[in-house]
Amino acid sequence: MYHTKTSSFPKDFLWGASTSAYQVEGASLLDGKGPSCQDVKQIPEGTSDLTVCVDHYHRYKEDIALMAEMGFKAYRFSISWSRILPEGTGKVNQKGIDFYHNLIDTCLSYGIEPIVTMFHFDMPAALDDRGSWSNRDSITWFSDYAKLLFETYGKKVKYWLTINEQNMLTLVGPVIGTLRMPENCKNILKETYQQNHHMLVAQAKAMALCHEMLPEAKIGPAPNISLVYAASCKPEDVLAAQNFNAVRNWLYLDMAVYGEYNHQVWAWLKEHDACPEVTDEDKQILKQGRADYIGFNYYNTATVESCGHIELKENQQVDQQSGLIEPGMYTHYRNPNLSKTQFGWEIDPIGFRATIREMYSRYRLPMLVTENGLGAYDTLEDGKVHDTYRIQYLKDHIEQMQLAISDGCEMLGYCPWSAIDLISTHEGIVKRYGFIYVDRDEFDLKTLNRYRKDSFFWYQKVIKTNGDDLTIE
Ligand code: BGP
Repeated sequence: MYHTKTSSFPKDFLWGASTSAYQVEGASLLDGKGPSCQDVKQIPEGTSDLTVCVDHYHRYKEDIALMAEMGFKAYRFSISWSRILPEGTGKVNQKGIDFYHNLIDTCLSYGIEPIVTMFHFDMPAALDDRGSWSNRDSITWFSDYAKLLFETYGKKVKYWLTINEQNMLTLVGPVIGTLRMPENCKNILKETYQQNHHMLVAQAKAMALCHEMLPEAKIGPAPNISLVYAASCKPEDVLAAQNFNAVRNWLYLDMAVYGEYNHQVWAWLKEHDACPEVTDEDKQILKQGRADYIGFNYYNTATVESCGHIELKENQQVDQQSGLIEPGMYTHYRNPNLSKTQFGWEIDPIGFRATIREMYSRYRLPMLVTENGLGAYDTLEDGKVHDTYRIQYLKDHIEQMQLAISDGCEMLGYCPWSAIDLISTHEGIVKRYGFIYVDRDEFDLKTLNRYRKDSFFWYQKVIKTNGDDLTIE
């Protein structure tokens, strides 16, 4: 659809950016924080550990002041479960509670809306030892944690997000450093989707609880949603794209919005004797948990073609955005129409518009972009970082988001990844995403001083003009 006139961004559009606790905070075992699965995982070779990160824990005031200087209307960050409940359940760590009060208060003092992710890839290690999401008790652990968050921060926080990228935890858990398989597990697919089921029920419980305890607040999921294209117009490829769309995207949103399993995914699991056990109580809880909005991370689209019952190669290279294969369902396909980042992720701004349109057609809920951005090698020279490539990426995506708004889609805000440089999920500090550069290397912490990148000033202008001026100087 071509528009002769595009709609403006809504007046109260939430321009901001995102981080997550285990990637930005550091202080990983300080002031009573218990270890999370991220602190005890095997760190990918050649990359930094997570003990200091960019030391947001000690420098959050300076960081939020810089966000305010950019004009942020919102800051999406996550709460570290094991910082406030070191064992995951039971005894509360007051210093952890205070830290997030201070962080939230600092945001509010600048008129920045805190958007809180309750769980971003960092299961308390103590709960990992009790089986993590494979243990049905995880539903209660999570809802008790949610209750504590609502009681503690409910007066100050209006926007809540449940579980970051639950779909990626399920599809590529080992890459992220999560998802525990019990020893001698015979049916890995069934076990994986049982864990996924526990997360879904836990999420629904948290949503229902939020509505009950904080009627004014809004809560939503935060999956990684990428529209899946068919590699060709061969009908078999179209079916493959539908398969992957269902497994990757709609399973999670059908559940968050309608409280129901996606029928295609259910049929596929049944075929593999892998349906999770669902109790009557689960069904009721799932129906009670309703999202008020859809938070979603978008990096690029995926493209697949059909595939028969092929053998999987060992050590197949996969991550959140690339490489997934499911015999009999779909296999990934390199889209020749798209360029790639320095780290091999495809770039598809038009796919962003297509993804938003598709989601709105299916769910009719307002949407908040909780991540989107370019990971690149940045260079600091004379206190400056000329990251025109990042500005271009963000500009292209914002333009497409505006076109999606012009198509009639309802958008609440845009929080790209990331507000400030932080440690990548599995590629260290060198894969930088921030508007703010942090002076440190992979293993040398250097000064940890902050520098405004060129994208900082560009985004400042974008926010000031409410998205009207996206020009690159
Ligand atoms: C998402 C995660 C983030 C972040 C981002 C970039 O999947 O929610 O935590 O890490 O991807 O990924 P990476 O760090 O692998 O480049």
